[in-house]
Amino acid sequence: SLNEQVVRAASSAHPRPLNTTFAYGTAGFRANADTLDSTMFRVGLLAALRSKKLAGQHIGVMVTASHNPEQDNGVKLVDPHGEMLHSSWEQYATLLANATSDDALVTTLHHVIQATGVDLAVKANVVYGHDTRPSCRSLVRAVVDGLAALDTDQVNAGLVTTPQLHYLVRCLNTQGSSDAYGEPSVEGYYHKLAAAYTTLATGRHLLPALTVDCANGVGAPKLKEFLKVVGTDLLPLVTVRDTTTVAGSLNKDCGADFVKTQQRAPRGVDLVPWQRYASFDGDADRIVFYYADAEGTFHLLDGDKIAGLVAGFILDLVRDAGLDDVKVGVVQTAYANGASTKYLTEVLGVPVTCVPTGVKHLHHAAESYDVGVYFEANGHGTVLFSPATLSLLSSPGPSSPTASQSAALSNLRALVDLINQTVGDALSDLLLVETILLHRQWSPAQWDSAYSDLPNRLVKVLVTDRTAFVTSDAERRLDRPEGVQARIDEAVRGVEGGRSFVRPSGTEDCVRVYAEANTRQAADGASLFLPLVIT
Ligand code: NG1
Ligand code: ZN
Repeated sequence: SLNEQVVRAASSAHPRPLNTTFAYGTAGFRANADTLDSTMFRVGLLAALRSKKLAGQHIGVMVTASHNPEQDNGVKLVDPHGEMLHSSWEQYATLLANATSDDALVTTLHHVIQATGVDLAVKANVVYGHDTRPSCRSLVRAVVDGLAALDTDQVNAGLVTTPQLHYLVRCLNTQGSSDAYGEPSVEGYYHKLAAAYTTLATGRHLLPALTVDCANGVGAPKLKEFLKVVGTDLLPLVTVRDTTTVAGSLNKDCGADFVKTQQRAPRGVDLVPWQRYASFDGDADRIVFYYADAEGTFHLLDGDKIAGLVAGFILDLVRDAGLDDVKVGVVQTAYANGASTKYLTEVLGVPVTCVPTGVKHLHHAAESYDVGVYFEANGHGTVLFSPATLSLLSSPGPSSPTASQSAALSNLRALVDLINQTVGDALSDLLLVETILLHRQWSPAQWDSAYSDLPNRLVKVLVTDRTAFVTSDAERRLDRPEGVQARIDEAVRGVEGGRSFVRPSGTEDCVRVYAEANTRQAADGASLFLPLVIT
């Protein structure tokens, strides 16, 4: 049974700040680091319960606030297969975080234990890691206190990228089984990726070096560690914004989120025309690419462009391998540029599913394809191979394959290892894109030429109550407040290529307005009109 005294005593060292409410949203808990100590402790408790509920499998705890400013922090739980915490448990995270006293916390724990049917006698296993934020040290200690209060067996992963932690969780839970995912260590992760990349890149004519902006985050030391394993012969690469010791530099004027939202290079990085650049975000689970043309005009290759590149490559391999029954599909959100959706469906002829914002929705929808490619426009994404596809790929294949058939098959097998199938991974995605560009011998401009993005505009609008905004049709329609959708329809009517939608953010206290159209003027017009309508 629950040792109330131990929990109460441990909790008293992590008092909850008054006048703050916490909510476990699409990105877990995220807030100013100074407010998060009690939440971290309670997440430790919840991680232990989640593990007990799932027969003692390893649950992951990642302390990070991704692309947010350095003074913020956050925490996310990772379920046994390396996926996000099941949404049915998000409410328990929120309940525990908001319990107003040590006694209330104990009462809430009893409630969660009862509601979920947790057997406290089961030993819990949790693996935890953190990014480079200075606040991580004490916040991780709070997590550990929560774990210890429920007598949890712990694995300290230390400083890791978010996708490395997801990888570790999956490896720890599949160790020794027929679907073992890999060696459960960061070195194991590097070796798996390096071996796959070496298979795919060997013998190809090298491209000019890629410059990688590491957002001054955990991606910097981790990319450098990986380079030592893979060697620079096959992966010529230069890192910039790669310091993790200068206070205030994390995500500051650099990183994937900056580049995507500002549509410009990291401040102070001068783009050499036609060369390839990439930016990680602060916890290295997102990546975008970009280049400048001869006039110095900036061109972004975002998650939509990556999805198109990857889907096209995999379609070719599947066809060359003669795997006609393998159905490749792409999953996007409403933020995907309309031109990318058109390219995927009309040029590549691949089915596209649109889902609500949030990795868990994309991941889930991608699982329904044999090979499911998913990317958010902001650069978070990966590729999932279904169990049936995996066993097809690991079977011997045709008895007398042609040379191109066996080449395609062996490339597909290597892709399975190269791609982090637990979650979007900047390092793995970097290798995936580099592999494809190597095989195609494409410059960034050639990759970019697949289609031209429709001019678009994304605006934040502060409203008094964002919960008043209720959407349907994968967030593309607004059901409430009443009458607003009609105004949007009106604004878009007659605008060539016009598309617009309004949805409440899941991570910030605002409503987002998106608009795109065939011309820049029209896109700006529609979106600038809307904020006036909804406030
Ligand atoms: P919200 O705040 O719900 O729009 C943002 C991003 C998502 C996703 C989450 C983090 C946009 C428009 N939205 O969500 O794509 O990355 O943060 O999980 O970029
Ligand atoms: Zn991130």
